[in-house]
Amino acid sequence: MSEKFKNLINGVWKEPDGGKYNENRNPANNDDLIGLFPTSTEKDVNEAVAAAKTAFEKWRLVPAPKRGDVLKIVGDIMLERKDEIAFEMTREMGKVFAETKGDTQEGIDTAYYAASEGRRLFGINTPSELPNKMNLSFRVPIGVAGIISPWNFPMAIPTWKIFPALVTGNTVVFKPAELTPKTATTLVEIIDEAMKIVLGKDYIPGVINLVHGKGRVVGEAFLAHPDINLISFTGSTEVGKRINEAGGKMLKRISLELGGKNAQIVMPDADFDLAIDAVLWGAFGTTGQRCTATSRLILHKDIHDEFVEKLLVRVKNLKLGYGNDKGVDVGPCVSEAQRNTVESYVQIGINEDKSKLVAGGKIAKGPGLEKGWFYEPTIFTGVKPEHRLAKEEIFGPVLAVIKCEDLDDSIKILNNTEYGLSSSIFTKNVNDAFKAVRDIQAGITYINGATIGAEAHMPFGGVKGTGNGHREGGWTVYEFYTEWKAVYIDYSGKLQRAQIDNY
Ligand code: UN1
Repeated sequence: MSEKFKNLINGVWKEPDGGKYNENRNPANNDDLIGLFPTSTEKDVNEAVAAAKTAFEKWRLVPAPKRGDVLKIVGDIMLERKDEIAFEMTREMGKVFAETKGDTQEGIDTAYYAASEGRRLFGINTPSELPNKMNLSFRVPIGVAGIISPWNFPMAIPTWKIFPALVTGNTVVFKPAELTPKTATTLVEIIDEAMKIVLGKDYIPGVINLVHGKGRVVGEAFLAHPDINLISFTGSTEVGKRINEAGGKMLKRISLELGGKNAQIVMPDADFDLAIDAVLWGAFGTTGQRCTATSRLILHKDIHDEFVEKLLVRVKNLKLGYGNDKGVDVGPCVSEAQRNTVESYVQIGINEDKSKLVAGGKIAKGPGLEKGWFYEPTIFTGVKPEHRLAKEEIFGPVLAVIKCEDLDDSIKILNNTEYGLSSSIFTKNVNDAFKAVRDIQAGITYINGATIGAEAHMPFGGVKGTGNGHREGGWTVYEFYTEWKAVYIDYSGKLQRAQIDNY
């Protein structure tokens, strides 16, 4: 019998209402059953939200530095368990061990940042327009945060959302992606453990709640619930729009991180080897399954052919396999459905766009690949900016190469998408680099770096269809999880009427 995992509601690990479970399997080896995870119902959500609402009244009164101490311990435990967490994460979603260690490290960085923010959360004081009066403003928590996270960064992305929510005094109901429930369970276990260590006999059940299950049920229940005040979501544009619409009607505060169609530009003066290292890492690292993945390569016409030739030599050397085995560069797609999407876009590239398939384009076969959702790293050349391969997010190991005339043309092509998350340009020309920084429409721009690899303390998010204007990471995410309270203290002993008595 495989292990049955549970939800955490009000400090108690519980079976789901209705007793239904979902299988979680290793995408590199379908015979490997990781465990059974709850298929929760609306009733489970209601119970979790009620617990979080009650807990909020106590948690908001715990001094922020003490809340930060909890996150400090969370970071320490994650650091101690880093290799074990990474191994299990690779088993659960397929990306290679070095990357799941990186994913865990991003969570650790976020924990320590949140811990220190407990001793900042700076407010702003400004002078009053009246004598003997003081004006202060400071941040206050909002209430219950509903967190909905994706499978591609099973540790980092939940931490980006949950840690700032907690340190600012909100309580949390967390619904992880159905494909990565184990990593989510580990994270919540660690948070609960740290709460117990720091709060001791004053432990507050219900500050963090975990409800596994389907978006259509658990996610929808979040949207409908009047006591969920905030929703933070990373995932598809389609689901993001649904959340914005339904949650917006209820005046929930909503943060959305949606699709990307990120591009790397290479100019003739670039360091070629570096630019090739970057595009291989950006396009095929995480099997192309990052919001920030390089899915378009925009090459200046003067170097196009030479660059493609060199790239094709290098792409053939990428080794596919189980990410916990040594020497593997690229893991499987996360699921059969995801691989089918990749396959369907390859067909679009061949038949509809009529682009030239120059690498990959097939389900990967060979020893050790039989039981996983592997797909060959794939490259198309001759892609035009208006083609579907150049416009739509694929979320897999497929790179579309587009030829450009000059810098202005490259930026125009780069901007020709509904998304605007990450971007990159390789050039040694400082003028071109600064023009690119100014004119590229994206939340993140790299000069001489791959489109992936944002650091946890910098603003993370995109423009246009990538989101709704919020940012995660660093100091910026704290805007989302707090309201401003303005306070006026009049010590004049008289009724002073602003705008009237002084003018
Ligand atoms: C994502 O794919 O949604 O910048 C997150 C990066 C990582 C985070 C990616 N630090 O590539």
